[in-house]
Amino acid sequence: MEVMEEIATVPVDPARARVYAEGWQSWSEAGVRPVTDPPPPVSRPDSLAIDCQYRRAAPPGVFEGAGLLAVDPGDGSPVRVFGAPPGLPEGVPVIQAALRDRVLSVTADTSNVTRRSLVSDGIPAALAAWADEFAAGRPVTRRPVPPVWCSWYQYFERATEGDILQNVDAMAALDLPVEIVQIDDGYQACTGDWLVPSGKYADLPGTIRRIRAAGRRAGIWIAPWLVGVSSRLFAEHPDWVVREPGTGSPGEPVWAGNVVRDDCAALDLTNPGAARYLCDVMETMRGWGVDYFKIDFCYAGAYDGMRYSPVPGATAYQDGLRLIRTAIGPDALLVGCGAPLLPAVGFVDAMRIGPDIAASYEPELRSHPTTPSQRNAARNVLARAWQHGRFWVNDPDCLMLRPGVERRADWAAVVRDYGGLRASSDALDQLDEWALETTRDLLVPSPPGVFVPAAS
Ligand code: 9PG
Repeated sequence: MEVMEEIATVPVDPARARVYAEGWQSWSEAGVRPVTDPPPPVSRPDSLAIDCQYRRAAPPGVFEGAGLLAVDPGDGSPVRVFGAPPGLPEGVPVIQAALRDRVLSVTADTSNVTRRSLVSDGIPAALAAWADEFAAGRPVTRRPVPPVWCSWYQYFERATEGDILQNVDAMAALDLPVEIVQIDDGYQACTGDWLVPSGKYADLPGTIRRIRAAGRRAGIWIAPWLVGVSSRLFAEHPDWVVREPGTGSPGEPVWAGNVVRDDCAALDLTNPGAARYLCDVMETMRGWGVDYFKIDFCYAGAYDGMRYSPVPGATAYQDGLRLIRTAIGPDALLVGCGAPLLPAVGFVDAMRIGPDIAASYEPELRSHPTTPSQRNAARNVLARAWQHGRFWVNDPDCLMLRPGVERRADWAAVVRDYGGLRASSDALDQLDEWALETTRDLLVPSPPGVFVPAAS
């Protein structure tokens, strides 16, 4: 990040003005907030590495947008939108806003920021108009995503071949219109060793054959840029990870968080060996019959650091997305997760737009805005609804509707009213009558067209 320079001063009514600051990636906080109530700065080391651009928190009292920030001055004057130019010629600009008396000072780390004054019915409508312009030059596919069943929110990494096949049988018995059965985290021995079995599937290609023989399509989860430090991949190819500059030669691996049960480094896809490895993995899965890929922890592809080719993180990330798309081919569906947003527009069919859903309404860490919970997930689904149909199909995260899930009807309503991608993630034989009916109703292809924000 370069030095911040003031790019605008916006007179505001502090009692009524509101600010939208775009979070860095899928799980990062986003929302419209009163100008007097900026989000508390992130302080946890893992959240800094995972949720924050440049692994750095916004200063206290400051709104920070990753490439996008909008201000409703609250005095009847137009909404002001400050955003990255289409094509992201300088990566994703950091745009900050801080209130000084009755003036909002807007600063950025580049002067190459588009400024728009939009007479609109509130911030979401202005963001929608901005999104149409941003996406215009990008190859957004806008094809619907069919209904999905995902193993994560019932079985987590303990999912077995038996669990998957039991649900494949249940969807037939219960007449649930699932088109894609998506195997999540847990099939692999270690993060990065995607083709080394964990032992939970006697035969992963065989499981995929069984899914397809039952008349469904097969999907898989993968974290293409993560390399567990305990993996065989890291032991054999320590030169394939992004390194910290200025920490000796070679520098320490950039830490991508303690995630997926390991400390993780970031795969350097500018290294031709690493690129070949990942393409082999994805082409192999494609050969098994997988045609839906949920690519996760994608923030690890966008770190600045020492790479085989000395390119900025945002460039490496976009080149990596292009590589992945080429490996899986144009017909496979690609869903981003944990992914920096603006650079991914035009590369993915669908995008997770919030933190993970959970059985509890409140997050375990009460004040932490990105930990799994219905409160955090729903906040982002509402805040980013304008992206649906403009950037991609929004993925609000899965339905969890089984008995015992707090406020399950509220979550079903959020998914019904705002979401795009429809996925279920319950053990289907545990659904009571309400959950079964609601799941059946909601499992439809994602709606075509754009989400039109209501006037506010
Ligand atoms: C699989 C899961 C599911 C889920 C994803 C993602 O910060 N963390 O440690 C962290 C762990 C898991 C996580 C997000 C953050 O969830 O969103 O749907 O696929 O990975 O591991």
